[in-house]
Amino acid sequence: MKFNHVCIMGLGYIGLPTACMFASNGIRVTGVDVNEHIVQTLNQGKIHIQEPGLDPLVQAALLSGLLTVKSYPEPADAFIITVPTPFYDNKKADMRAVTSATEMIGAYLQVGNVVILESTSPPRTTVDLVQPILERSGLKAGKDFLLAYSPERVLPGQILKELEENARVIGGIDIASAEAGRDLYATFVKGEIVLTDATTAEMIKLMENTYRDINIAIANEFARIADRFGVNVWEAIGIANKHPRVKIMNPGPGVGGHCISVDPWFLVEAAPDLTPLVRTARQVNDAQPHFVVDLVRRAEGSLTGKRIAVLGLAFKADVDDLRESPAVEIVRLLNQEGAHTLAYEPYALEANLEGVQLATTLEAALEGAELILLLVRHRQFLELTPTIIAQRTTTRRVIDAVNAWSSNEWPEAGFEVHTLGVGSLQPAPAIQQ
Ligand code: SAJ
Repeated sequence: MKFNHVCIMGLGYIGLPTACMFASNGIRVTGVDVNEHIVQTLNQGKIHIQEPGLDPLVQAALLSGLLTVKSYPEPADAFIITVPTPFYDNKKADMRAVTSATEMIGAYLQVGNVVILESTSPPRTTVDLVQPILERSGLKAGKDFLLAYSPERVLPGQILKELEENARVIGGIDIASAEAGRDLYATFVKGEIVLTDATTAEMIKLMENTYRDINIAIANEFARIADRFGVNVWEAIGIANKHPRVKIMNPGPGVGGHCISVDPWFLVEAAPDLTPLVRTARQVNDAQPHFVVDLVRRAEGSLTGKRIAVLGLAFKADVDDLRESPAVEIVRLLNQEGAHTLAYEPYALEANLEGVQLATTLEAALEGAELILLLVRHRQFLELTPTIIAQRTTTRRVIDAVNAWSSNEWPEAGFEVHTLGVGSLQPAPAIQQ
């Protein structure tokens, strides 16, 4: 199938890079977002997210005229839905954005169109939610239009590279739909394109992120056990991973972002009776911020009035994304205990987070601090040396939740560094899940 015009619903971390990929391959793209601010920002040639290499690509796509940004769709050959699927407080999937994007497409749907859902969704969303909405147009899926699910699988921080290079799964409601999806993504995907059915593709995506969540949960449990028994978990993992069939992941302050900390719940919601392990892993990772706060308490005693410089708020290294970030939760928990935190997040200096006080420079965060709490392995923090830190603060106390400042130069320069998962303090008490 040939495509001249693609309409992309949702211009976030996935939709915007995907739009640029099509545009830079000569395809006309209408990018649609319901957020007026995003539409205006893009139309001014600026971008609202940070992703390496994306800025010039967006500029070029807009300048070439191949990418236009609007708040409503227009008739096109293909429609791609890349809107968020967060969860409600009760951990049930919030499908409102998918529903409304699909309804918008329904009004423009024409015979011969292809519609692809990319948003991570519970099993059967494509056939049970998206298809019936589109068919309200009077057109029939599989007969008048084609419909497929194709999960995005890119890693924030290297989205552009992974969009091209990763294997792409396309799950059609029928074979023709899967093949049409393949023709569409073959525009820019250089990795393997694997065809399957829609529900399998939905499940693949959820399985991938759940697998990762469970593996991080076991690493976090190992860190807690190591802490209790006076073992250095980082050393232990390094040695265990020399076994040819063992690949333990890294413990840390918890699991954040809009993917891994969310997607496993979609499986739990879909089949609560079949997913005790998935649920438990989620609870383990969600409890990890409490473990970090406990580490701070054991190192420092009372936290009341304690001035803590928090380095990093993003959900992981070298991204500006603060969604579901365990670092943000840790700050809130510390504040609840009476600590005075001042957080420095170099990738989101202007962030506006309720109850979180931000410093706009490293110096401001460190000045007057009694404790430094390192929560994210940003490259910029890895490059900090004891000399740099010592020039900016009198405190020599550090809690490192990401094993970034473990070299001997820190104690040699007079710093007392407690690293998560290194049993150097009073044993960890029982954790409340
Ligand atoms: N984390 C650890 N220990 C580790 C690895 C990660 O604690 O060893 C933490 C991170 O700090 C972060 C969280 O887990 O808080 C998630 O980070 P991540 O890098 O594992 O994943 P995401 O959420 O950025 O992206 C994932 C990816 N999925 C997989 O690797 C299976 C990505 O390919 C997906 O496209 C993305 O989810 C998504 O959109 O679903």
